[in-house]
Amino acid sequence: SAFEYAPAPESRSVVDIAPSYGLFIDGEFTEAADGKVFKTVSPATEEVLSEIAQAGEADVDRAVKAARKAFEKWSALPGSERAKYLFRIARIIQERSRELAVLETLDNGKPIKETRDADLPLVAAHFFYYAGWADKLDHAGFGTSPRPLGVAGQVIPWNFPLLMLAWKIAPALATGNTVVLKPAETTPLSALFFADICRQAGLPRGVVNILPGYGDTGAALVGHPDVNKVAFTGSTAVGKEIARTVAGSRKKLTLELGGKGANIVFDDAPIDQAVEGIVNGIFFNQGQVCCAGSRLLVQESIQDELLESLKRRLSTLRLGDPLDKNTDIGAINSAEQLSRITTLVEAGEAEGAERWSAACELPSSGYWFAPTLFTNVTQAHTIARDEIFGPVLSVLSFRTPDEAVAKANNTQYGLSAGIWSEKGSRILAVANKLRAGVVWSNTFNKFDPTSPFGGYKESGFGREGGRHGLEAYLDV
Ligand code: TXE
Repeated sequence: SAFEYAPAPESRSVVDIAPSYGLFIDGEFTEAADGKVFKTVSPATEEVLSEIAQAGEADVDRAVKAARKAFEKWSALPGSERAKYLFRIARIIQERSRELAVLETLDNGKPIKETRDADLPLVAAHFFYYAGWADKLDHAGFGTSPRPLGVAGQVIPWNFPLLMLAWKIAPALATGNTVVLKPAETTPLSALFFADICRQAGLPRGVVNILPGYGDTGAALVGHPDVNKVAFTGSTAVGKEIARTVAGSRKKLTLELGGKGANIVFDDAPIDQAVEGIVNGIFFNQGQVCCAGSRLLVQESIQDELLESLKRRLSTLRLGDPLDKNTDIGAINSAEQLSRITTLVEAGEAEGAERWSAACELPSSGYWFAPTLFTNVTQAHTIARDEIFGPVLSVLSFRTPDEAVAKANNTQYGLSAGIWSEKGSRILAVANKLRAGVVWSNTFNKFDPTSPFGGYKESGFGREGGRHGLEAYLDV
């Protein structure tokens, strides 16, 4: 069927994007010391959205100094006072969530349905949740008067720009730390918008600093001697590099890295519900999700029936303009990410797996990839081992629960898994054997600020979210 790409200007106009943005240091927007800038583009159209100041080493140093100075007063405030700022930020996020949702969709390429119904409500929920902890730290089970660490250097990726910011900034501020955060180079806009929200909330200068830039900016930040805590979400390769940088210093470190989650479907699972869960597991955010259910493990006896329903369902997904409220599959975040996905899909074909892609016409500009699944996949295949971080599902089968567990655990990663079955006893037995930080049952990609999130093995260490998320920012 013909696919028409028609942008929806009425949604675009919800938010004002300035032609250029500065770094946010010590409560002010400012140019980079060396005057460098870079452009951020809409992945759906390749239109330049804005020109962004690019932080260098001198700017990192200035921001860390501002955060250090602010730390003295911020950490001395009673928790109840810090909570007021966090509640205020949470409320402003709610009030401005339409603007933020459109902005995030423009800069990231994900469907507005997702930013509106998932990203933004979760972002506000994280600030509300950690605001609630700020005056209760003495009662959090960490001993009397746990102390904040100091300046937190935080580096985040582009797949959930604002949500990753919330995961990092809300617990840091609640516990009395101050922050220098580097957003990803392809998605700086919502973090800069958040800087404006900090000003609107009257947050004291220097408590939050935002430094857009590339990997070298991130490296300068995590290597800065006056940073006390490093929090990183991104690729396993960069996570390892950061661990080496931080080794030998007294910095506390948490890493949230890649994944290769198994979604295990037993023969007693309600098929229609499982199909929806599989789709949500790997096509939510175009599969650019660290905890995506990128490996489907299906019990052999229902494999044919399940795959048939799954393909039927995938053929109904609407790919296109991310600002269209009916869009299910948006754009891939960048040309680089699209090329990584394409390379891995080619490896899948070359190694003999069988490819099936939903028939949909791709828009002529922007970065797109049709929902795709592979059958005839073995555990040795690259597409069964490497994180693809795109809308690509690798299907494997199993006969017994033990085989399912062995296959699910046969990965360098350990972030997420899903189990589909009507039998509670089976779900518990299997869940207890899975080496993954989160196991969902009869659902997938469900998030909540009260639940700690994080990985086993090469998916990283430390937990974000919940009470455990506080611990990463405290000397207990
Ligand atoms: O990640 P990078 P990329 C995985 C996913 C994806 C792959 C590559 O498989 O295909 O990583 O994505 C900053 N010191 N994930 O290249 O490079 C960078 O500027 C300090 C999984 O985008 O790790 C950005 O802000 N910082 C993942 C952030 O690190 C550095 C999310 C992430 O970029 C740096 C993203 C350095 N040396 C990708 N180099 C997840 N866990 O959710 C880069 N950065």
